[in-house]
Amino acid sequence: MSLPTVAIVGRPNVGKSSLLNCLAGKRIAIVDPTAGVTRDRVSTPVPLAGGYVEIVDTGGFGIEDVDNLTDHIAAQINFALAEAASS
Ligand SMILES: Nc1nc2c(ncn2[C@@H]2O[C@H](COP(=O)(O)OP(=O)(O)OP(=O)(O)O)[C@@H](O)[C@H]2O)c(=O)[nH]1
Ligand SMILES: [Mg+2]
Repeated sequence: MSLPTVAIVGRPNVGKSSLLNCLAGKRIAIVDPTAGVTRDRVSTPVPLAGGYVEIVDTGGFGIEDVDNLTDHIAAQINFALAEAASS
């Protein structure tokens, strides 16, 4: 059985990856002052209320990717949202 999933979704460069790392207590996701650094989903289990939840970091919502990955990033965001909604 998969863990309950929480997706971190938001505009580019607002601190989504920083939030994931903070909740995880270690550097899992890349944090950078440049918008558009996260492209793929990154997830990790995080202890919460005596159990675990899977926290998912995603790319920036609405980013125009310089390497033509805009559609890929949007698909990854939608995948994470679907995972969270069905968990
Ligand atoms: N002042 C301030 N800066 C922050 C905070 N959280 C993150 N930052 C900075 O904001 C910048 C972007 O942080 P990220 O965590 O990479 O943001 P992101 O939303 O994952 O960015 P993308 O993946 O590019 O969409 C970095 O320079 C962080 O150090 C915060 O709470 N306060
Ligand atoms: Mg990021």
